[in-house]
Amino acid sequence: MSTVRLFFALWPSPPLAASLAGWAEQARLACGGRVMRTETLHLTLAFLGPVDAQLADTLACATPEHRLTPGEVALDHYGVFNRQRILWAGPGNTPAGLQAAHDGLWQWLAGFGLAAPPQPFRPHITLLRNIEHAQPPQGTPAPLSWRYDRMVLVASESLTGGSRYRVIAQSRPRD
Ligand code: 2AM
Repeated sequence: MSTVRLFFALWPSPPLAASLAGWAEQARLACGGRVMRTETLHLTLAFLGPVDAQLADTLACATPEHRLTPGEVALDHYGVFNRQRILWAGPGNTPAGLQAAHDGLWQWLAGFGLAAPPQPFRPHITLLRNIEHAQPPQGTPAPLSWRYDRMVLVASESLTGGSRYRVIAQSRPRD
């Protein structure tokens, strides 16, 4: 049985992604590393990893029925994951609405036999990979406000030099 590598994410609008690309360029001056392509920037809500192609189809069909409560998150923080050599942007504190979106999504996914990872949710947008200096830059650009109202289901293919992402479904906002 073939598998598909899936994740659910919030996808920024093109102007927000362009602002985040500015954050990435600024951080690269301090950290080095490789800048993520602007059109691939996202905030993962749930990483599923490889799932059976049949389950992937089921999830893609069901995703429009999963209602996300719209919310807002302030991107005001640079962070580093040392082990993965990642520099990211995200909220300094996870807003309750975003945490609820994550928790509600995993509750819904439990109905498909999928279990949440044991680690706490650390909302982040990866901006740089393979960083050379583990200290995030001092100070951040002006905070960005992200109003989200839907999430997307994404299939990820590993290619030499990076990943290709394909949006296969999107949720509808809760009325
Ligand atoms: P990252 O940017 O921190 O690497 C597609 O790979 C998305 O899924 C990315 O946002 C990536 O996070 C995330 N991801 C990949 N592997 C993961 C894992 N094992 N646990 C949680 N998220 C993961």
